[in-house]
Amino acid sequence: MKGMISPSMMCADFLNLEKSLRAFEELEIEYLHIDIMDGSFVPNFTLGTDYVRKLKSATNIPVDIHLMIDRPEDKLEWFDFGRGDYVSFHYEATNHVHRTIQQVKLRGGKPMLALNPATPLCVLEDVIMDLEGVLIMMVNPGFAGQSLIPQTVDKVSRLRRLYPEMMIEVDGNVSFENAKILKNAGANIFVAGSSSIFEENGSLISNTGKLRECID
Ligand code: S6P
Ligand code: MG
Repeated sequence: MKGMISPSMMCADFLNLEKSLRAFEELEIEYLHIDIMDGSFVPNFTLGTDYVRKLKSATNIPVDIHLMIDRPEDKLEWFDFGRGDYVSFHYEATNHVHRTIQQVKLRGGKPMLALNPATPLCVLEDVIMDLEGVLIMMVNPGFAGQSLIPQTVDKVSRLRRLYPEMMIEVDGNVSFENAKILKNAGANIFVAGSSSIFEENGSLISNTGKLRECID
């Protein structure tokens, strides 16, 4: 399967969002990764409900909402998502993983469970059949521009061996070089941030082309 790209919208130029969206449409970008941070689950705030609503009304590219918020089950209804959109929430942020999965599905969304670098794969065992994907954090959630934590690469390989058909998204320092390694490890969706498509030395168009070569 060809790798898919999900640009991290917190890394996009906020003052030229429209231009970026039109470029992503031209480039046939598969998803838009929207990081939602609540200042509690992670030590940062980003984006929010109005941002998701606006983005969804401005493009037909499906969204990939990454909720880095405590108790996502209480806040899901605040967010605009529907059929074809991924919604990921963190295993570490809720006592009600299964209930949250059900709530995402009721709205037509595709639930993904996100795992922090220190969370073992065994927590997936009894929910994997209800998930549409697993998001593996390659860095600790909260900030763009961090370095990949080495043991997370092996985690992706082990996850792929355990579940050959599962959609695997990788997030954090997915540089051109790391994208190749992660593709070989079995990843399908690549969150592209400051270390790849928003890299300042190239344009959005040339960086996307370069990333595609690494994951095809
Ligand atoms: C991090 C967040 C990520 C970042 C992305 C940025 O908490 O979930 O989605 O936005 O990792 O990419 P990069 O290449 O700067 O790490
Ligand atoms: Mg993210």
